[in-house]
Amino acid sequence: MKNRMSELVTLLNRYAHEYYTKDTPSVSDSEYDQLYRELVSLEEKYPNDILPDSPTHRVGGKVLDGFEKYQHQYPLYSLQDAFSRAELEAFDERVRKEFPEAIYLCELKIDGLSISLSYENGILVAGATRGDGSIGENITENLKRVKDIPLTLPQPLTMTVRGECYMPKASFDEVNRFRQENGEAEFANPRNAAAGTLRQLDTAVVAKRNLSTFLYQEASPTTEVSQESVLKKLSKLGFAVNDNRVLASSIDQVWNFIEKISQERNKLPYEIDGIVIKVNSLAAQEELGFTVKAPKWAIAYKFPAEEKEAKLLSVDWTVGRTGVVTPTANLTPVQLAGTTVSRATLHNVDYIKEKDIRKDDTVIVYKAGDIIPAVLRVVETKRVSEEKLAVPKYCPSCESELLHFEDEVALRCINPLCPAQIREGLIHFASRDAMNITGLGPAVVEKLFSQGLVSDVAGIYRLQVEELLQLENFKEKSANKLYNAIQASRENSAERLLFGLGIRHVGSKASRILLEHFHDIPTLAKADLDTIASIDGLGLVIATSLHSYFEQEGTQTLLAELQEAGVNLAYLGEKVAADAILSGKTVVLTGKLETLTRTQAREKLLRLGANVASSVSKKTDLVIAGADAGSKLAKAQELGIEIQNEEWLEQL
Ligand code: 0OX
Repeated sequence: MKNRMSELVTLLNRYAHEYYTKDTPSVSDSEYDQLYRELVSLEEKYPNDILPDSPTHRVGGKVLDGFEKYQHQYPLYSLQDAFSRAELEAFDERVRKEFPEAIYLCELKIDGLSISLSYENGILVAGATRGDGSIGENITENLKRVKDIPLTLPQPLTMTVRGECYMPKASFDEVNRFRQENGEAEFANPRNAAAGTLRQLDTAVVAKRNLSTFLYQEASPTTEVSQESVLKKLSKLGFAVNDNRVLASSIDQVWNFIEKISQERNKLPYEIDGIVIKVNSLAAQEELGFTVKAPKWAIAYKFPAEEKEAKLLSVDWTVGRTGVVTPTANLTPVQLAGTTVSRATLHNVDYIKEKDIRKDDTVIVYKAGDIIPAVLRVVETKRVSEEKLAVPKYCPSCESELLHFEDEVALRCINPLCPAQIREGLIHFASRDAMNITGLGPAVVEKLFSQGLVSDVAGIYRLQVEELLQLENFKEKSANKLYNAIQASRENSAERLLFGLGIRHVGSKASRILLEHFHDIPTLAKADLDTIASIDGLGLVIATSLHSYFEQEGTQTLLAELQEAGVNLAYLGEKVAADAILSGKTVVLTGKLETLTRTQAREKLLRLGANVASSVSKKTDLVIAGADAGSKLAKAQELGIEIQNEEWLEQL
């Protein structure tokens, strides 16, 4: 029976692929149904022999408790955005500096959710969302119900692939029609509908909703030589791959494709929000490398956003955690990209002046990056008053005089005791990407702060349950819950704390890189400027900002108070032993590597305790040089720095 079951699984998977991915079915629906039913009855009789790639996994319900976290083996990067031809030309110039003959592959930018699929010996073993790029959610059961995702590959490959999961326009209309008929809230757009579906705990709902995918990347090491050949390989393996793509050898050609697709965009059966332009050669991609967030070898051209007219009713000025005072426009409500917008950012005081926005003006609003509503410009013909908008002279929170520095576009409150800044700093500290203290959101922070129970981040850890009970709407249960969440956050790995401190320019990725290198905050606090600046992915701006933060008088006291309160100041990620072979050594990688990818080599060096830097200086202890190493190798030779090759690194 095992043989027949395996035969049926192979046949049914092939038919499903022909039907869902290639759109060329070779059997009728009833023939498929008959074979399917035969398989179901055999699986009922022999449940121990159910194959992992059986199509029966795609249907039927399992109700999940929630989703587990999924640690990505290979990080998912975001894309740099371009909104104009000039930005594409700047990108092209950066690429051509290193690769004058570069060829680009232009792909459609599908407006869905990034997904990662892992196969072991040809069998789908895990599917996950992007999350923060390093940790996502394990949504394997849901992705198994997306019909164009192969449960099994034609070869026993172990690989991780990436792509976009989306809801076709027709399915979206159908889902919303059904929801409307049943009095349920409609989804704003196909992207939200796809996101809502993938986060469904009832897998039967996913099976019903008709999600589709386009795969575009092999994240695990590949022997392919170009993005184009990766796509061909993915297609051969049975993945849905978008055929609407072109190779381009200049920005002129890229632009032609953009113009062509802009015209045809509405006729596509799925939504796209731009075009992704990638350097085609994988060797060139490897050499170009990554910034902290995104590959330097790709850029996403975003189509211009939808625009609407609205009337300016008033302007609110709010103080952020760094003291910058930001204007927000209150508007007559308008529908934009699926949501009602009644507030939009005016960015800063210089923007208001530059766009000459006046009282009661009619303005054009749009969603910047399709998310944040912003005022784009004034409709001058509809102006009703010449009166300029009032710009505050004093901080709306602490009433100290606001400054407008020459080199800045923003108004700033520089009072370190400004209540709004402290409050915003506390909100940031407790937020998800920082200390992640559930229950300590803006409203609770506001209460704690205004009642004088907390005045700095260390104060959060001195809070007692009795104090929390004094807060409006806080009962024993909610007070205990918040108290426990605060205590639990003391155990966080220190990159969360570092990010939570809200140091200018130090985001969550930079915080992680810093702690991977320095292992704890006190060591980082002592590091010199050049060492920090030379770390791959950081730079002088971050280094200078950190340096001045640690030099401030209050910083040492604050760190001591946090330590006193039992807050962990050490990095808990992959620990590097203090006696690791390259501990404390600054190493630079250069040239083409043969067996390891750049990332693998970098990770290995980090595991061995090294600081990996991008440029050679007197501080460099070691250079690992691959083939065709150029100026960095020459400089290392000149400075008499130890030079080793890839084989040496592999043997360590
Ligand atoms: C898309 C899309 C997104 C992924 C990481 C580096 C390049 N939404 O269709 N991302 C990428 O590639 C990125 N390609 C795409 N086609």
